[in-house]
Amino acid sequence: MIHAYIGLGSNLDHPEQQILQAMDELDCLPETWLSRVSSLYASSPMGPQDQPDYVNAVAKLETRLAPLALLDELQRIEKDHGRVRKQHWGPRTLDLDLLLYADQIIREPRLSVPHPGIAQRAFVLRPLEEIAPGLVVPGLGAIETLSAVCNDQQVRRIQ
Ligand code: A4P
Ligand code: MG
Repeated sequence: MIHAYIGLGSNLDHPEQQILQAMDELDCLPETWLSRVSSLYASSPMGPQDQPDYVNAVAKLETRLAPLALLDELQRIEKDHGRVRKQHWGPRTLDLDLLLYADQIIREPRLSVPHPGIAQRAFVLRPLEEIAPGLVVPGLGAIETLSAVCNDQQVRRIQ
């Protein structure tokens, strides 16, 4: 089994419900078990400001799916949640990012792991730190150090 971390985000159509339902769906993926989930966190949007605040969380999976097969499943779940891709960094019912896949570094056209931008985003680092204290992000360093650098970003734990 491989452990993988998934970043969940939503800012449309009852974001908290979108995230909680997506966690159940992750648990139902083939050859995959949901082993930990973070609290939910609220933050103002990174990128275009004319959109609602986001709810974010991180889930830890144990899986036998290969990285691209897992990405396919994440994109299918996004689609099932009515995700429409319009504006880059624009509002979305559900965003599922493959943050980490074991300790692998992957650079393929469809898939970059660790997820690009992970080190700049408190809304990813805070929930990741909650469920994986002491984690080392491949190529980037300790989660606590990365999270401290983003201290100026407001992220509020809501649940
Ligand atoms: N892709 C490559 N690597 C990965 C990976 N590790 N995980 C490719 C998932 N996808 C990966 O993604 C575009 C392409 O990235 C996919 O087709 C996949 O093959 P997308 O989700 O369709 O595009 P996007 O979401 O519009 O762009 P991007 O850069 O992924 O946006 P982000 O980074 O997801 O940011 N503010 C707050 N507070 N909280 C948020 O969650 N999210 C965004 C979107 C903007 N502002 C936010 C938040
Ligand atoms: Mg995305």
